[in-house]
Amino acid sequence: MSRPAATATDPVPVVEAALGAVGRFDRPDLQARLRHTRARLLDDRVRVLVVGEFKQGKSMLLNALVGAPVCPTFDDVATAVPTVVRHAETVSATLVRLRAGSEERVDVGVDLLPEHVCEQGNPGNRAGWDRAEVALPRAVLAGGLELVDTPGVGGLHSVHGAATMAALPSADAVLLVSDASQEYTAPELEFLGHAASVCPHVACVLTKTDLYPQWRRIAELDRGHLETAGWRAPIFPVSSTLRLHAVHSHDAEANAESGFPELVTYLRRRVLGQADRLTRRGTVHDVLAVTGQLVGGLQAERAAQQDPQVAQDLVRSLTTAKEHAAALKERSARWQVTLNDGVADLNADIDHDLRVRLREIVRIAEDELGECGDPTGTWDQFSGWVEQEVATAASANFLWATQRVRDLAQLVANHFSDDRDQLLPALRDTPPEGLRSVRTMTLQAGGELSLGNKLLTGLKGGYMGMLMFGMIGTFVGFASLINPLGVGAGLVMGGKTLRDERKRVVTKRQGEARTAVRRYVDDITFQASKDSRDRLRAVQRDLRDHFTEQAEQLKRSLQESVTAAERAVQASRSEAETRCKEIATELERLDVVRRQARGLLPAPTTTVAAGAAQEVSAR
Ligand SMILES: Nc1nc2c(ncn2[C@@H]2O[C@H](COP(=O)(O)OP(=O)(O)OP(=O)(O)O)[C@@H](O)[C@H]2O)c(=O)[nH]1
Ligand SMILES: [Mg+2]
Repeated sequence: MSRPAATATDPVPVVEAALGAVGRFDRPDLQARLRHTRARLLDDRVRVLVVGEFKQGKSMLLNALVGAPVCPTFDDVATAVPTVVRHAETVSATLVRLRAGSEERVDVGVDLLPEHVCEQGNPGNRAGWDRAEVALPRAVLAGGLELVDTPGVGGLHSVHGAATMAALPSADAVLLVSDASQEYTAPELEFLGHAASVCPHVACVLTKTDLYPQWRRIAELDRGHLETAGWRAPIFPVSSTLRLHAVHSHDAEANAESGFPELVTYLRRRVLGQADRLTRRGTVHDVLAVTGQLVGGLQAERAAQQDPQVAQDLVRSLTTAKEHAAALKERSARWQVTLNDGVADLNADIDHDLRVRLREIVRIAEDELGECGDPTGTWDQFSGWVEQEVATAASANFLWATQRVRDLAQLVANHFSDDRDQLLPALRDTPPEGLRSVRTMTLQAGGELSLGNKLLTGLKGGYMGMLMFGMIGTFVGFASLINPLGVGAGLVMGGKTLRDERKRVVTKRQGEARTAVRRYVDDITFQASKDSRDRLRAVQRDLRDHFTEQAEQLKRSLQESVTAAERAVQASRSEAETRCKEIATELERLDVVRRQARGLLPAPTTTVAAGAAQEVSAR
């Protein structure tokens, strides 16, 4: 990992050194834990979601950040598929489709990407790509920064917006892009609220400052909105056009004026910097925990070798500690009870939250249907609204569930150990497939009142009218009037029957529309509840495995210490002396590694002066 961090030491060699030191002991479990720490370090990515309403300049912002036209941007070109841009030595572009847990990857030329990721080439993402991945050699991306351009189609309060919302928990940072033409809209503020609840970093980018001279006033108004809501998100006014010009003409002054240096500094120091600090703290914790168990065993053994009198006491206290560690693995351990009860409560709460949200949508939809008359003409609009509201509700439920799951994990971790620096296993926060794809609501065919149908219905009523009045005429003896009266009555009846029939069909269609809404909502409720139960089960399993493994490691370390202390009692004087020397050497080795690990901790945080870095080129 080569992040620009507060301390220059790379954590990977430190973990390698720890692996070397631990390799001298017969402890494959502790080695596996350190190998896991190393794998996490090597695969560490910091994901920044670039989100915002339609046409605010998201794709262009990303291009300006990396100084290359990776995401297509024109007035009439809209992004349809999220594009992930990351660092690599060679340029490449790949399209990715997820199906039933497996990934289909297709390499394409970078110049052909617009055909697949834009509405124009791939309307409504008909091809079903989940994302495009672009890799390119850019300094700004080195250190694991991943920028994700998201579709703005239909705005934040849309089905696409809901999918972006569901992706928030997997992001390390969010850049909300809004142009300087106007202050924040209600959907933008609502989205910011969601982002602030689950993302460690949220920043606002005010684009097109070159186009809107009043951008300072808009920035002030936006700042007011943020203050009112109580969110401490910084605002970066930028001009992507100016930045791209500066990059191509190596114009430092234009670059400074574009506002990008402040944004780049923020991404590097705050976003990457904090991710780096957290990873370092976790690494230090892992190395110290693993080596600490070996040090504890060696020290106990040395004490027993030096003074056999203390050995019995030592064996007793180590045995008690070992029993405590073994008890941690039992289902009755307090952390296990908290975890199991917590998951059961969460299942019920999350399901209830989803049902309440969706019930409200059904209520509004049914009121609307009752008032709108025949729903056939407005079906597309109506079903679009229902789909959007349902998708937003399901995503909001997912975000809320994510927050609750994180709180529960912390609660369990606190039970297990007081050490707040310990790394929890990666909790599953990628949205399930149901939240990534748009499901459409369909109305069952039938009840269509076509022209042929109308004529037939009218004729039927007219014929009945003629027949009825014709018969009355016969009875009362107005034989000569029978025909004209019968015909007139037939026309009136025909019209009335047509009206009745129309009313009947409209009522029938309203009923069908209601059924369609309920069926759709039931379908989503079923799927979302199942997804959330599966996810909780997986989280429960991950957390249980994680802590059980740690308890097992601790138990084994204590068992080894007991055995070593018992062995020490039986050792001869010369054997004890030799063993003490060996122990001193091992302790010294472990101490070196432990000192190196402590050196990874960042220096006390320094205030980042905005605009300190004057990066001119994105290359
Ligand atoms: N003058 C000026 N125009 C900009 C700037 N940023 C974006 N634009 C223009 O705004 C339009 C929309 O930009 P995009 O980057 O495609 O916007 P988007 O948010 O990605 O759009 P969607 O993906 O369709 O939601 C394009 O015509 C850009 O040229 C800027 O900083 N200055
Ligand atoms: Mg775009």
